[in-house]
Amino acid sequence: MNKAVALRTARSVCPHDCPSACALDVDVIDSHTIGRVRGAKDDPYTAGVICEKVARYAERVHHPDRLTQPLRRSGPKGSGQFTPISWDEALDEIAARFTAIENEHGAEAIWPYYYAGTMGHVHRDGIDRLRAAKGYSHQYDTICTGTAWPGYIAGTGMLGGVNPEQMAESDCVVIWGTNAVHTQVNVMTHAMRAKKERKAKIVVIDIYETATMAQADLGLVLRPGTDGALAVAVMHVLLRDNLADRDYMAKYTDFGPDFEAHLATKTPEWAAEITGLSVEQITAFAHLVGTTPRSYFRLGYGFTRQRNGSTAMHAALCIPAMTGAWQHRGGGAFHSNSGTWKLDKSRITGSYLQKGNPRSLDMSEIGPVLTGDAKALKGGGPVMAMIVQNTNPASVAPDQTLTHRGFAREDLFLVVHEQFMTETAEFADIVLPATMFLEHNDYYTRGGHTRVLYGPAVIERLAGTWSNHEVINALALRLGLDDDLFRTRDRDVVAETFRRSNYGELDEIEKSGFVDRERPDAAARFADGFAWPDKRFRFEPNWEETRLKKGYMWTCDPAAMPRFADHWAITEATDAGHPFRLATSPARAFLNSSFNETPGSQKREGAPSVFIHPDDAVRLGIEEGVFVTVGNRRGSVDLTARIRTGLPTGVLIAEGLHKNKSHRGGKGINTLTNATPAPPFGGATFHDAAVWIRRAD
Ligand SMILES: Nc1nc2c(c(=O)[nH]1)N[C@H]1C(S)=C(S)[C@@H](COP(=O)(O)OP(=O)(O)OC[C@H]3O[C@@H](n4cnc5c(=O)[nH]c(N)nc54)[C@H](O)[C@@H]3O)O[C@H]1N2
Ligand SMILES: Nc1nc2c(c(=O)[nH]1)N[C@H]1C(S)=C(S)[C@@H](COP(=O)(O)OP(=O)(O)OC[C@H]3O[C@@H](n4cnc5c(=O)[nH]c(N)nc54)[C@H](O)[C@@H]3O)O[C@H]1N2
Ligand code: SF4
Ligand SMILES: [Mo]
Repeated sequence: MNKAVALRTARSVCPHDCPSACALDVDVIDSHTIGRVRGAKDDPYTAGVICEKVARYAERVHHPDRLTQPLRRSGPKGSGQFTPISWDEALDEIAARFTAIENEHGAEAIWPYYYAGTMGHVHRDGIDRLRAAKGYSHQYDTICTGTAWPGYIAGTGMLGGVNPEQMAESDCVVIWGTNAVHTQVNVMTHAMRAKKERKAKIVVIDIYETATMAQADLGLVLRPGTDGALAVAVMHVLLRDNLADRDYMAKYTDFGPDFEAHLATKTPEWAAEITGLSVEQITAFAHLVGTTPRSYFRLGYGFTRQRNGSTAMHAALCIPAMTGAWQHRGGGAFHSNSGTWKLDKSRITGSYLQKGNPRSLDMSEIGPVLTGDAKALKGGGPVMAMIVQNTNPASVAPDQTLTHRGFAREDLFLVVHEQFMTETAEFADIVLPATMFLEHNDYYTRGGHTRVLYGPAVIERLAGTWSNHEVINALALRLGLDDDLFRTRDRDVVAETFRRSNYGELDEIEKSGFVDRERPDAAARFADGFAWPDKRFRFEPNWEETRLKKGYMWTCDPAAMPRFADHWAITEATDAGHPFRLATSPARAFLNSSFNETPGSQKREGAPSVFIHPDDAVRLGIEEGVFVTVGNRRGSVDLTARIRTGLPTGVLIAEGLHKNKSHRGGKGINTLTNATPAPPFGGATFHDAAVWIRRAD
């Protein structure tokens, strides 16, 4: 940490893929150097609190391993052997190769690939501008939100909910399937305020005792993939014990006799068998939310990373529709506000330049796509070239064996634009060095709250790095595209996007650093009805209408979907050869694979490890700290055993995405996860794997 006196404090925004999008105060020591990073005190959601990994950001932005020169591969694929080249050489070569591949195989053979390494829209989504103008293959975005969002929309009709600041006014905060202490610490700020000031009860629902659960009054540890069973049993108890708000349901929902009959068999005894919870725990939870009008359901992503994740999200969301919690301040539900920005992003994505109607390839299926799976390729030809920005699929994508086999193809031309030599960059033919958020201009939406924030460059860029926006533009011009969109600067694109979206002028917005998109409280709690034509919340989802809301694609037979909110037993089943269920829950000091390069985070997370229940450990002769191998049909991974109470027998938890090479044997945790799209519309099921475990040889 740099102890020098700060020249000034600059306002910025955390760019990482976290629902909090914290407003930051960054100490600027000189035009090239930052010092401490703090959470902005005057931002009501950030409220002066940020996570420790971003507080230490000087470690990341001034890291000695940052890339500063374009590189050309000089050894075999994946060898990590490169020769420095100039930017002109690199861009010329990419343009020449892309053109040759397009001429030989067609534009769809090129697949630009990105995700949310930065959440700034200009530098994240600008890759789509090149894609559209050239008619390259589309990317179907599923990896993170593919199961969660449809499950929520299926109930309410839109992606939005009650302002999360109102958690502080709640009498019961239900933190469901998110380890907020690790993944979005600001949820805890507001929930704990309710606990302190109003003696609110905190409920946490997870598959092991997390740091978040340690703060709970009621912690429910259930078996992975059984949240739907808990939710319908809670509704059974609410009806049975006259705790359902029948007036609210009659006015605001599709509740009827068929759904009531469906719930009649969903007893706590039935759910106890499935979830591993006791009848008393289920009943106590139902009574708590049934007798607390101001119950706030903060629904996370984690529990939707199961094969039945969309239906689980929908089932959990049904509870406040039955208690009528939506009617009360401090009550209701929230998953994401990403459906509320109303941004015109055409200057970023170049949507109006779209050429042809190319196929859309599922990003979670990158392994099958690159290894020639006909279904994943949508009946088209192979992918022959990629440009990757803002993501590290060699580490984060499911079914790592296939992903690596694909990246190792000698006939795949791979360009990776990165800040560090990630495990994806190591596979590249050309590596391009990228700026960081403190070195470029962008705006950020905050899915976990109500604001859109502006983050200007606060220091000079590290010499040799280019921003995503610049790379996309330079490449487009070399590929013969001459639309003025490819001659823009990042700040101007932000300004124009704000103008087109009726947000106002950037010069003005910059003074406060944000636009508040908070909707009127009544709208956020659907007081005038839910976002379906009949204005009713749906206990009986219409998945086809849900699909149409966002242009999703079916990945299963529509007739297979359960009719009502339900437990859908389709997770990867254990059997004699694979008796354990593995979840790959988030590590506190890493953010996906980001920060696994910073010393502070590496120190905190230590070696890649797996939590196992003491009874299982004794039975299998596994002692604390020994090497174990965890495996399944897709491969096997070496980890260090950590014996823990606080998780069910038969369940294993491996926190975090350590570098693949930090694992003995070099295979990362995603070797064990699967790339088969979840129903109904795709999504990766990172916490859903049946595995075996044994002491390593
Ligand atoms: N420190 C840190 N912060 C992060 C990230 C990170 O990797 N590390 N990732 C970022 C990203 S990209 C995202 S999308 C968000 C995600 O943040 P979250 O919404 O918190 O989702 P997950 O991190 O997937 O998992 C949260 C919890 O779900 C639990 N879980 C798994 N399966 C089940 C289940 O079947 N039922 C229940 N009830 N719980 C289950 C896991 O054990 C885990 O504790 O976090 C962001 N923030
Ligand atoms: N096993 C397991 N796997 C998971 C998950 C899990 O829970 N378990 N979570 C999944 C989820 S929710 C998600 S969202 C994905 C996320 O996966 P990724 O989107 O791949 O997230 P990161 O690993 O953080 O990688 C982002 C990369 O972008 C780079 N980057 C950051 N800013 C910029 C920039 O401005 N320009 C360029 N060119 N690069 C930049 C960073 O250096 C980093 O290497 O991972 C998924 N993978
Ligand atoms: S909590 Fe999330 S948004 Fe806030 S600083 Fe940390 S990673 Fe960034
Ligand atoms: Mo994510």
